[in-house]
Amino acid sequence: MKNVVFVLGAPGSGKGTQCEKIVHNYGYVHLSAGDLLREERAKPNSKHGELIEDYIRNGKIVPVEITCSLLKDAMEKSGREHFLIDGFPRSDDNLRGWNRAMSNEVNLQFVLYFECPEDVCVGRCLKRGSAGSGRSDDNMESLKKRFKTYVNDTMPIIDHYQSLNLLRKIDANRDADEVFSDVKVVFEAAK
Ligand code: UP5
Ligand code: MG
Repeated sequence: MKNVVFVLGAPGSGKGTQCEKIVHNYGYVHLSAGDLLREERAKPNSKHGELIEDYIRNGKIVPVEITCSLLKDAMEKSGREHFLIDGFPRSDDNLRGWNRAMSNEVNLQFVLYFECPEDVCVGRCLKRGSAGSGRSDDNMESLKKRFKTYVNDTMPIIDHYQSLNLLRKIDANRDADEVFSDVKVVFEAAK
């Protein structure tokens, strides 16, 4: 049975940054749903390229069939057992779609949640945008929409995992190494 840790938190809360560190220390495979969607969008013959670009720029959540099949393919291709799934599930549609397709194949270990104030997160994304991230959603207009979606659609998923006692909440409004020292405590406890 494959093992999965979901990694959630607002746009710019540091999911990708912390996942890199976890991979380094704990040997998980890092799968960012957003990165997989951006890769799919970039393929010359992508069936869903235009749809994905529209959804990402507008901070909307891509239909789960697309995201879930990208995640499933990446898991299979890796040939590995332990996965960090970053930025997913971010809505009720995502959660239902994942459970339909994957709940018999994977064990959810826990959900890592990076808590960080909106103004800090927005500042980080704008800084990344002006440093040339090339992300079409690192601008104020898209960020407003990303946060609206986060509050309306993703927060209920976080609350859901809290109620199942699966949530591991981390204060992400600190230096990345300080954040990681708390992340380590969670992974050590899960060993
Ligand atoms: N940074 C990181 N940690 C820091 C720290 N502690 N102190 C100071 N700076 C810090 O970090 C963001 C920036 O902040 C970086 O420049 C970093 O150096 C700095 P990062 O680690 O990239 O944060 P992360 O939480 O990963 O931010 P990201 O922008 O990737 O979050 P989103 O959740 O918005 O992006 P994602 O790629 O997951 O999704 C993008 C879009 O794809 C969504 O809006 C949606 O349209 C679509 N999507 C779906 O439709 N379905 C999915 O399942 C997933 C995505
Ligand atoms: Mg990310």
